[in-house]
Amino acid sequence: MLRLLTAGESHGPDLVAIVEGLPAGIRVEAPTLDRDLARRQTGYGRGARSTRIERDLVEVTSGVRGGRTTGAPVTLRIPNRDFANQPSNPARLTAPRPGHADLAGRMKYGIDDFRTVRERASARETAARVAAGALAKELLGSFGARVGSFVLQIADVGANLGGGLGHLDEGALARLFSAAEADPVRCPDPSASERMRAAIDGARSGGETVGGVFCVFATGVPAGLGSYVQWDRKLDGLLARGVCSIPAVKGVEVGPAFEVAAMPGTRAQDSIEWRDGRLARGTNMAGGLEGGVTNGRPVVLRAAMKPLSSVRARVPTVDFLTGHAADAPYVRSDVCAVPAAGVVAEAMVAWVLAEALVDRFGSDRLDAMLAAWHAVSSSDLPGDVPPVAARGETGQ
Ligand code: EPS
Repeated sequence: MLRLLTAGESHGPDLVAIVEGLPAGIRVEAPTLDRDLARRQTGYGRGARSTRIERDLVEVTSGVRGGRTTGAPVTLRIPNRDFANQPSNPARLTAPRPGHADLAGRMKYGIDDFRTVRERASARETAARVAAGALAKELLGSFGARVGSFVLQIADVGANLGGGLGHLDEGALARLFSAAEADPVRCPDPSASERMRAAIDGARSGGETVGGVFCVFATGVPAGLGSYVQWDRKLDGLLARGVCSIPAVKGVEVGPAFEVAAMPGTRAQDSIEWRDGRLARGTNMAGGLEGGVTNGRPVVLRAAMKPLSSVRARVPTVDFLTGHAADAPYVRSDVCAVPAAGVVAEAMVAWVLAEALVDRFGSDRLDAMLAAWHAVSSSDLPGDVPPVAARGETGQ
């Protein structure tokens, strides 16, 4: 069983992730993890904290020797540079900000200084998840799986991909990903990217924030991860949970689900075909999952992020000290974090897929996992189905 815990506060000394259950033998190099941490920090629309104060670098303090996991829990530590700038006794915050966890934290934990709530509820915590997700990506990479993301929409500006999500194969997804990696807003459509940046600039000057939509995907995922036999083993549900747990993400879609909802049933399915002696599928409307199980096609999800709740413009609230109306307190914030959220979603998707891999193929050692995978992949991967059985000539 693979487990992940994160700890740490936004302005505390550090963020920590403890990862347990990774097989021994996975290559771990801090610069690989740091690369994803840097990707999470960038993206047009980020604020001063991300771009000028922090420079996230991970320290791997347990569970790795000689550049490989040992099977022991891995501890990942990311220092917060802003810790050094904090006053020793900061003033209490008594007015909750709408949209944040502030009020919920008071109602749940009885905390009356909203600063205490926001310290842990802050999206800063996602740095720890990204470091852990980079470990999960290493495990997936051993199985030939790759995870990526790109931005589809910022505010009301949408990207033109030249076709719907259900028509993107491995090659198209890889091309969109590499175009996004070179773009300031992580959008593969250059003309939309320009308009998205203008929308972010407009929001910044108006004291506003903007949300958007991103796509997160995984290619080369072994078929047969997840299960249809019990509700809590269905991988689409687990992936949606992982992505929806990202701060400000309010909607997750598997494949082009909301488009498919309007289609006739015959067009909504991905045909199963016998092509050149191999099993093949038509479209990918299912987003790589049928019955909550990976089917060998790319796993594709789309997620909606609300505009960030810290806005410079006036937002009404109540001061709990006085009981009077007040403006929500504001210090600084990102104007847009959609590109960063895509990177965090990669970590969550990688994590959930790694959990499913370990669940299916064991977790003590990587070589044994790979051997277990090769043992089944001759009979259950699309394209590798023994032709006789697949043509139904065995009488089974
Ligand atoms: C965040 C508020 C801001 C963001 C932060 C998330 O931090 P601060 O309150 O220090 O200005 O910059 O995000 C990060 C620092 C990060 O690394 O993601 C919040 O309230 O969620």
